[in-house]
Amino acid sequence: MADFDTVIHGGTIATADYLAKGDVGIKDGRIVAVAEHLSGGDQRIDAGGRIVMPGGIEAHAHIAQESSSGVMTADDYLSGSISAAFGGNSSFIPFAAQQRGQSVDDVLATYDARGARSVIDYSYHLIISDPRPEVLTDELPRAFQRGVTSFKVFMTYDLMNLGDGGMLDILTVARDHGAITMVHAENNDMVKWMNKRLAARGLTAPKYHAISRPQLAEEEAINRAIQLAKLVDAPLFIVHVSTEGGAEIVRREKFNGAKIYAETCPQYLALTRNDLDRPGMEGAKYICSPPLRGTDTQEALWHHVAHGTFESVSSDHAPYRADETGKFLNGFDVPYPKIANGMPGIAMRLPYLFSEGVVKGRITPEQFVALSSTNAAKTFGCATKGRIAPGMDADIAIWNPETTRTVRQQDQHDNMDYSPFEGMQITGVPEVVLNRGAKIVQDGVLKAAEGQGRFFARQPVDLRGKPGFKVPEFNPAQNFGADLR
Ligand code: DUC
Ligand code: ZN
Ligand code: ZN
Repeated sequence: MADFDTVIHGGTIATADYLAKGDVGIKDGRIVAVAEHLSGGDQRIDAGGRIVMPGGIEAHAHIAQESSSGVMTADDYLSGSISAAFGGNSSFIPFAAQQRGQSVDDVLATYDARGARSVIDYSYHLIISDPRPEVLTDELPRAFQRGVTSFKVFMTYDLMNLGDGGMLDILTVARDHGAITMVHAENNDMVKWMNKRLAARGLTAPKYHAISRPQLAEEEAINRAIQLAKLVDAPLFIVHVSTEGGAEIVRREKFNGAKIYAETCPQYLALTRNDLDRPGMEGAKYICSPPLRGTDTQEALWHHVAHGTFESVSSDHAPYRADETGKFLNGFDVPYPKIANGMPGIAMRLPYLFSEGVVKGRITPEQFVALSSTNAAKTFGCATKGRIAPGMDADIAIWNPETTRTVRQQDQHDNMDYSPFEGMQITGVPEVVLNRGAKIVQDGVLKAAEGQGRFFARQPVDLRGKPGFKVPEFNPAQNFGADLR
């Protein structure tokens, strides 16, 4: 029997900590050896001139998900996972969204059926919109038990927003079970108030979407969410940070010891609010929340990407076609609040970050690995993923760092009819992608079969190295002896 099923040889191995020339040996879907030279192997993959790194873990994607207003994403687990694989990902963690009145068990059963089509490994973050008492006491703990150890909540949207008290309740449940709360942080009343003023003046074109969701609305909500998490000493992950002010609050609180994690997304680095002002209803394609900002914000967010404020750069892939099934479900000439919110990007997240980050010298290859895979694995408890080391799943992407291409919608593998990255010149291509040792993409060809991906259970969040934030009122010695945990 051969020592290895596969040896990837002669490449530059990139991890979050180092770069080294060497070989990777794979057996039964796992990495079993990493060494300067490995001989043998039933199959040898020549990685000369290539970078061998952990397959991406896409930690923010909306796949086969109905929005709270009932619009279904264009991608299901088949097309979404194929698109992710071509973008250098070996696994992903899309959202499993609870509708009001629905039990968490029912949500997970629904998404188990949808997820079964995936070509890459998958898990879910829940979205909780209806935290009834039984959800908090029984259903969420059951979900954590089966390895769904994260969920997202909203501070905006009337149908989703939990309010501050609701946030405190659910943060506490997460803390007590080693789960992590993710939050979409925008001040709901600020946005509603802006919407009213804009509507009263007839300012309803797509470009006003950006005006309706001010930077202050995000900054205020990020700050509030963090103070709520600090009150109960719970971990909190801020999704899609789109403002310099928001990133600075995250940075300050994180480095003061609060259990704060965060991400930004390529669209906030690559695009601006001017894209919402394209002719006709073209701007609708660029409606996402929080909205695109200005070029000054792009520079500031790059600075934070390069200096450790963010654990991850995630796509927030929220694919709604520019037709009556998606963006224009409510009609073609409607005010911006009636246009579906989100844009595709699961295939472009890593190529964009590599090209604009590594190739342009803004981040190192090691940072690229951390931001694309290793940190997501640590933050979200993916114990066997995100690293090239013996014992880990052989989830590997082999990148050609020199190939340059122009992004075109017709080359994408999703179910979309546009790409926000259309026309951009991108250097660096994931030529071969493996998931548990099996090639899923090779030189532009899909090698995986429908349903080949497996659900993976995740561990409780690892808070080692996070001192936390004990407020005096929760210290029995300072609050007349009461134990308020
Ligand atoms: N939030 C997301 O994370 N994605 C799409 C829309 C939204 O509000
Ligand atoms: Zn969101
Ligand atoms: Zn999202």
